[in-house]
Parts: sequence; structure tokens; C-alpha cells
Amino acid sequence: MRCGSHRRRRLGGTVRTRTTLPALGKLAALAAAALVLAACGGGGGGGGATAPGAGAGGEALTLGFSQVGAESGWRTANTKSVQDAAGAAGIELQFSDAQQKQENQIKAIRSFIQQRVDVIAFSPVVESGWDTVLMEAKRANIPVILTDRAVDSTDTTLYKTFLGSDFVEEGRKAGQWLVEDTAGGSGPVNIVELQGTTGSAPAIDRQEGFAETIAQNPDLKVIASQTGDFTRSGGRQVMEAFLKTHPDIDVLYAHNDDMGLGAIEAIEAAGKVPGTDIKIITVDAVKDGMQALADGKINYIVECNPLLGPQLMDLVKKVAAGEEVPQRVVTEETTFDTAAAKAALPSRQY
Ligand code: GZL
Repeated sequence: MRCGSHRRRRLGGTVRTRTTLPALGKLAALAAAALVLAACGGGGGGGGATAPGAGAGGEALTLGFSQVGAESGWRTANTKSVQDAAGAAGIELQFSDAQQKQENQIKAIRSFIQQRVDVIAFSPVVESGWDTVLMEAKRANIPVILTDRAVDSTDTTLYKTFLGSDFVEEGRKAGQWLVEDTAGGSGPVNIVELQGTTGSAPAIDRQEGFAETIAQNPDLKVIASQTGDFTRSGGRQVMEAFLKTHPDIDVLYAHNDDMGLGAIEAIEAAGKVPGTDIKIITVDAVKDGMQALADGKINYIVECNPLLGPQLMDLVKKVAAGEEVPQRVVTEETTFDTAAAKAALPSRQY
């Protein structure tokens, strides 16, 4: 609820109001401002019970959220988690879908600053190019929370916390499964890799973690690696090209289920059996990926949990109230083989 022509924001335990009173004498202006404040539940204290997700003055907190896009099953689940959790927390959500374009995210963040939202959260589509707009939010005293993906800014005062997975560890888990699955084998194992969006934290880190882990076995060789932009169509198109160029592919490592599912279409169209002729490792563990795993078309999935909404809303309330929060909040996640996928599918939320 907003009072009159001003918004009340909380940051660092201080209440800041911005009123648009007509030009009055200083005393009269102060008196008028005091009246306006009183009508809006007083200053910082804001007596009386507050609704969940409300500021100390009793009005609902407003969160500006810039989402990457709707490129994958994971993203759809992540968006639903954020929207549902905001509703449950009584937080007013201004949601923006950037269609995987950084310039759209920057525009959205500037719009949130203009709207004087209480908190800004976003999943940066790529790691670089955020310092300027994050400095604008800092100067406007609006706290920023990174969710899902990280930025490469060296100035960590530009955001309050980063809530998301450890993508390097996800790559390591994928590589470790392959090292164990090929242990004792002889001869080269030819791997092709479908990378996520170029320049994005998950693509950079999942490639790094996988490469450092498979280095244990010199027979494991990545013979081709290219972005499929986290989409099914991207995975299918790149896998079609890989199959034309490399008749001897043994393993596919895809940075997400959607590209792996697209690749399966290409593998089957080429007359090969996914999961048998070409072993497949993916990341995410969304329902469609888990079904392919249960069916034996994918061999191993490293989970990347998209259900960040509830944790995000807790962090929003804390930073809006000026409370300290950890610089990094890592999401809990696991791995699945075929048996585990069959057991998990009936109750899978996403
Ligand atoms: C990972 C997330 C990635 C998913 C993809 O946290 O950013 O983006 O792995 C999604 O499915 O497109």
C-alpha cells in the first residue's frame, strides 16, 4: 500500500521517504511531511502488527525481479517458484522476462530503480557487463540479490548475496560419474560437449568442473564443444553437426537436460541408440530429463535445483529490513542414475 505521492523504503534499518510536496517554506514542508508520515504509519518504528512480507510501516514490500527468459524446463520451474513464493510471502512482485538478452535485463533493473522498489533480484544471463547498472542501484540505496547465476564484478558491495548452485561442483559430479563408468576401460573415449549460453556462469563453470575432473583419465577426450544456448532446438542442431563430423562419438555431456533431449532427437534420427551407442550425461533433473533417464536414453543427471523462491523471499525480507545476510547461499542438490530417477519421478515437483 502506498501513501499519497511518496514511497516508503526500508534499507539498513533506516526509513527513507521521498515526497513530492509543492514548494513550501521549510517549516511548513517539515510539518506537512510529518503529517504525511503519520498518516502512513509513522517513521521507522511503524507500530502494530505487520503482514508477512511487509515493511515495518505495514505496507507490502515490492521486489523487482528480472528473469533470464523461458529457454528451458528449468527456467519455467524457477519462474514458478519465484512467483509462488512471492505470493505466499505477501511480497509484491514486479516480474520481467528478458528473453535471454542482457540489454533487456539492464532496462528492467533501471525501471525497478525508477519505481523505487524495495529490493531488486535477478538471474544474470551472462557474467559480465553489470557494474554500471548495479552501481546505479547502489546509489539509489536499493539492495540487489543475485539468484541462480553469478556476475564477475570484483566489487561485491554491488549486491547483498548470491543464491544459487555451485556450477563447478555440478561439472565435477558429471565428470566423476564418467571417470568411474569408464574405469578399467581401454582406448580413447570420444566426448562431445553441448555448452550452455556463451558467457553465462553455468556454462563457464560446468565446463571447468567437468574438464578438471576427466583429466584424471587421459583416455577421456573432448573432441568437440559448442554452445546450444540451453535450448532443445540448439541441442538438436549442434548434435546433428557433431554427428556429421564425428562418426565415433562415445559420450555426450550436455550442460542442461533440454539440450540433451534435443540431442537425443538427432542421435535417433542418425540411427543410433541414445544411452547405449552414445552415453549421455546432463544437468538439471527436470521431469522430461528424468523420464529420459528412467527410459535409459540418458545415463546420468546432475541435479540443479530451480526451486529458489522460498529462500529468495526470506533473503528479500532480511535485506529490506537491513539485516545481515551471508554473501553466498549455495542450494542443496543431488544426482540421479536410472534407478533413482524411476524412484523420484512420481513425486517430482518440476
Ligand atoms: C542453472 C540455470 C541454467 C539451467 C538451464 O542455474 O541458470 O539455465 O541449467 C537454464 O536449464 O536454462
